[in-house]
Amino acid sequence: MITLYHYVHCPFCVRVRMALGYLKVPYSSIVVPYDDEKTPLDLCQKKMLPIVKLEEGKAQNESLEIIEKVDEENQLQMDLLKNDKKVKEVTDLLDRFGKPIHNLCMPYWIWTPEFDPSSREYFQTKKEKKRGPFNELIQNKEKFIKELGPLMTELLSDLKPYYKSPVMTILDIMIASHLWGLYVFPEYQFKNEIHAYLQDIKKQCSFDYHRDFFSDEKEVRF
Ligand SMILES: N[C@@H](CCC(=O)N[C@@H](CS)C(=O)NCC(=O)O)C(=O)O
Repeated sequence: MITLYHYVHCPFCVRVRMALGYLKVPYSSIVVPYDDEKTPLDLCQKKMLPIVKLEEGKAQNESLEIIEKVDEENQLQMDLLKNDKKVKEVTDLLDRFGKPIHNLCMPYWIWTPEFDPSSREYFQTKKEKKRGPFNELIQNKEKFIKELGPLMTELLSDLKPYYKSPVMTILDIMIASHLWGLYVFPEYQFKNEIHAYLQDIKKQCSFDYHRDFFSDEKEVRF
């Protein structure tokens, strides 16, 4: 069985969890404390997750490369990622979503059970260098919520019912995993259609965001 080292809040880690669920690839789950630098450095010489340790013992990072490796039958249409125009379009959309989502959610993610006082302080110190004090981010929440409005409208117009496609692909997993963290922000209300889209992806991926917080079972099977 493969082992997934991940952070629960991280959209790139959620991306891999969703894909493993969709592909029904069982995995052993290790949630790494955010201030644990040694584990990712020992595995991949970089403090970055997700990392998968494959059955033959080799460690691999980069969410899309991990998914490409496990999606042997191309069930998620990974070949879409060979189209530079498509990749740019989706990456650009995720970047535009990422800024307001992360500004709204980071101050809340640190109070979920994934974090202890030491990993919370590490995360907050690191992220505040780029984004400014978390309490100011929350004071400006209306601004970030407003920024999400046109992005949600744009996404909605591209759902056919999946992202520019009648069938679900890796692009939907990339989008849904980026948006998922917003469920942790207490005052955000998704448009009904976007909520329904995210719940559909969740179902198809047998995804359970909080599973690792509350389950003693460290092997995830589908
Ligand atoms: N390109 C990478 C990005 C992964 C990434 O940015 N991971 C972040 C968490 S969201 C990370 O590990 N950050 C560690 C740190 O900043 O200390 C992928 O797709 O896997």
